[in-house]
Amino acid sequence: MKRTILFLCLCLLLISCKKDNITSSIEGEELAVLTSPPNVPPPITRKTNTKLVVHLEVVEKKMPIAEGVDYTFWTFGGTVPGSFIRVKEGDLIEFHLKNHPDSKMPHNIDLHAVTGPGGGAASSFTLPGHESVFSFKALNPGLYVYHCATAPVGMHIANGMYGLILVEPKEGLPKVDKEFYVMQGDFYTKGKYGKQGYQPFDMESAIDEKPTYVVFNGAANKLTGDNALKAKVGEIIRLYVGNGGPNLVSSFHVIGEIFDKVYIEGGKLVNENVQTTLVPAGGSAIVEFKLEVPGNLVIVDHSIFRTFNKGALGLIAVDGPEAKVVYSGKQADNVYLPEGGAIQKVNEKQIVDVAGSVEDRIKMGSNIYSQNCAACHQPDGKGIDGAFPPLAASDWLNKDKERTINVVKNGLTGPIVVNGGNYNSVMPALGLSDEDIANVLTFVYNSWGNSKKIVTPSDVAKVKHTGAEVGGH
Ligand code: HEC
Ligand SMILES: [Cu+2]
Repeated sequence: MKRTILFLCLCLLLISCKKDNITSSIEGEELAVLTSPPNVPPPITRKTNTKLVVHLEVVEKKMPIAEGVDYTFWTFGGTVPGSFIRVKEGDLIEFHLKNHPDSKMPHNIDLHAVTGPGGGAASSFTLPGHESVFSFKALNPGLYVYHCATAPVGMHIANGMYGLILVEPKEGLPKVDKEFYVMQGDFYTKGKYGKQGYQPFDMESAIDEKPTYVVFNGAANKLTGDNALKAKVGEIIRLYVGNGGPNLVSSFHVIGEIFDKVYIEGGKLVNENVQTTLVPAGGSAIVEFKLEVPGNLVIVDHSIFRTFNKGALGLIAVDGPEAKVVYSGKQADNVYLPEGGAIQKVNEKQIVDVAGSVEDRIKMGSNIYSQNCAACHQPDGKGIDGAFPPLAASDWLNKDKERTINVVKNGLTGPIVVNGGNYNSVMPALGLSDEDIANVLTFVYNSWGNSKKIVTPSDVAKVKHTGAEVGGH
């Protein structure tokens, strides 16, 4: 008997926290400040719970999904992912979902932070030119996905109808220097990756789970160039990471960093020293790390073809002083000659090639090209419209040898125009030796109607290594 009572007491204690949030008193009323990605509303400083009024508008609009490729997105708040919503555990949320009069479809919202049927879906079903209102109590702290749940659900999500809502724990989250909002999604178009012009949704590849694009924040390589996330050495940054799906699970990774902390699946449990964290479709994670060295950190889905061939790539540009103790940069590039017959022979041959003729250089460069460049610039050097610029008869390449060497040595981000086509993406520094760069560029310059320049290792040596390389691992 005594035991049963003890057990009951324990249960009561356990549910009392949640119960607190059910009965917590609500003081006053506030209008929620929503932000567009990659921005996050500021931490909530008020000590009490309030009635928080959220206004979110559904807008269907055409936007680029890649350079030169348009897609009709369905959005919460005009962006993909939708506006970031930040509330406090115990708050009463009065949710206003508006559907713009120009919309062609009805929409609704299912917030994973809602305790109630459909996460609000049925109560928020809204025709174009209408507004629905419903309320819910934020009982459980955590980072939650919201999404449209109007039939066909998969199609609404595939068109970009998802975002994040953070229910801050009562005591708040630890203070950090910067917070960002990054959300992955997979997209399905009629045309192949990079196919120019307007591309409609393709239901068949969505059902087959074969996306054309996998992206962060709504477009291929969106968080690069001017849109790279910016931070400084010494800062602690927090990423609110979501995955809208509709289909893929993300192996979320930042090249060149280790997550000091991961709030697993957006919940309370913290794991430390994590390299890659899984973010399920319709799920989230909060990751935090301190920035120790300058350079470009690369946000990827480590299912890596998605990164280099489908657009799942973003950058965190870290500014500040070098910390050679933490990371030295390349300290040496020595010839490596293992002992033993066969291997020795191969290396002897290569050493002959190193000092050999232009013909040798072109031949060796051709191999380097197929191993290091062809995946992006294509075996015929013609590139892929809107994604990877052509090297064949490239006006950009032929104009300036030094500038070209710099690209291969240090990588390139930001907008460039090649043969009249616009590109705004990322070319990673591949960590090739000066000799290899000389060979591959001599091959490129002597192929496909280019200007037949010769690049020597000493030409390459003259171009400074900036060390701010993209890539690695
Ligand atoms: C992961 C894909 C990728 C790989 C691998 C890659 N590049 Fe690039 N490259 C790009 C992208 C993307 C750009 C355009 C960058 C921008 O717009 O900011 C580019 C631009 C260039 C340019 C300048 C623009 C032009 O078309 O003339 C040259 C030259 C170039 N790359 C050469 C190479 C060579 C040589 C290699 C192999 C050693 C290589 N790239 C490997 C993606 C790649
Ligand atoms: Cu919808």
